[in-house]
Amino acid sequence: MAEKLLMRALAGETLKTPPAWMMRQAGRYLPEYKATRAQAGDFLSLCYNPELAAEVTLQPIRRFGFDAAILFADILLIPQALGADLWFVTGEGPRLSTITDQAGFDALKPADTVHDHLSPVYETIKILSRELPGDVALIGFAGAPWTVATYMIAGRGTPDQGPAHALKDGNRPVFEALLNRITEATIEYLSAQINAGAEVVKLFDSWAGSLNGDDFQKYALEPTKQIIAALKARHPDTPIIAFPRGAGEKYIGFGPATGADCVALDQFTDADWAAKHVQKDGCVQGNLAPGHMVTGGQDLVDEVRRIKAAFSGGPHIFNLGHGITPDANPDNVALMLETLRA
Ligand code: 1CP
Repeated sequence: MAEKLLMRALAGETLKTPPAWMMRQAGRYLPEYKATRAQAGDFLSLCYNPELAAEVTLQPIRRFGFDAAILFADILLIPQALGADLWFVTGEGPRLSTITDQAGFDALKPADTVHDHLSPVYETIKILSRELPGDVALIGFAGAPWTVATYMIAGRGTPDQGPAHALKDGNRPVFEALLNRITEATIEYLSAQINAGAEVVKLFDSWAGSLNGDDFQKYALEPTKQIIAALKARHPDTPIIAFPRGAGEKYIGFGPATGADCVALDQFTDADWAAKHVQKDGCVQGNLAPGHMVTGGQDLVDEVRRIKAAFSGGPHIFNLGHGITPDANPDNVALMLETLRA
């Protein structure tokens, strides 16, 4: 069998039709997802139920025929594995116990103990390795250390990551110790995902854009580079996608500097600009605005064609610039793929 399209793009091949998948492709815009989540009881129970987590991972593959499946889990499972309390408030989002001082850091568990807590995730991956169609690649993932730290420090999602910036600027030793602990745990977690059957892994640095100057280098780029180096030493053939969302001009050179095989672009990055300045170094992923999955129509068609054309000169994985939202219309997802593959 010819190699999977996603793996070919990640190896640097320019394809006539790029492989496609979608961030949050399993999620609340799908009625079948809502039904399975109800069966599990709640979101976290779904994450830790291997049979049902595998089922929701497979749902968008069956419905749309994406070229890749992304493991159903969450970036906040790592804080929980390190000992943080985690719960979800319906209609609002995640809540965690907070880390604001040395005592809070000292209460965390060592990085090499996370496997006990996370073993259901590895089980989900094993099920998916057996059940996915032969041409669909399986992507594992974790949050990048800065983004995970913003939730562990604030105890919730924040518009400007204010509490994390305050700890960084006010108590750098604790902030850096926390980042290091997350980095070590993430290496263990992703390595175990690869051993279980993940063929690609992705690091989500959703809040990288709020780090400026030296801070971006030290707390977004460096930890990503460290994780990639450790994974490449253990798993040289597993490609890695890095997503420094909101990096702007700092997208330039991010792939070569971190060792990432592919850099994922948000929707605020101009595709022609990125083709010239980022794709010249290797594969890129992105970057349709998720709003088109709500509004659809000719604008969606035009945008898919424009992005495909902009990146047609090099390796490209088609995706959104961020996750699909719960108010999206599944018909627009089908239209996106139909347009891309026409
Ligand atoms: O109600 C529900 O069912 C929960 C909604 C939901 C879903 C479907 C959450 C809560 N997480 C997920 C799954 C998820 N999260 C995946 C699964 C695979 C897929 O893409 O289909 C992935 C990769 C994530 C990653 C994730 N979780 C990120 C990084 C990507 C991004 O969106 O920026 C972040 C920041 C989170 C935290 C999180 N989990 C859930 C929510 C609502 C949030 C954001 C919280 C906030 O900042 O307010």
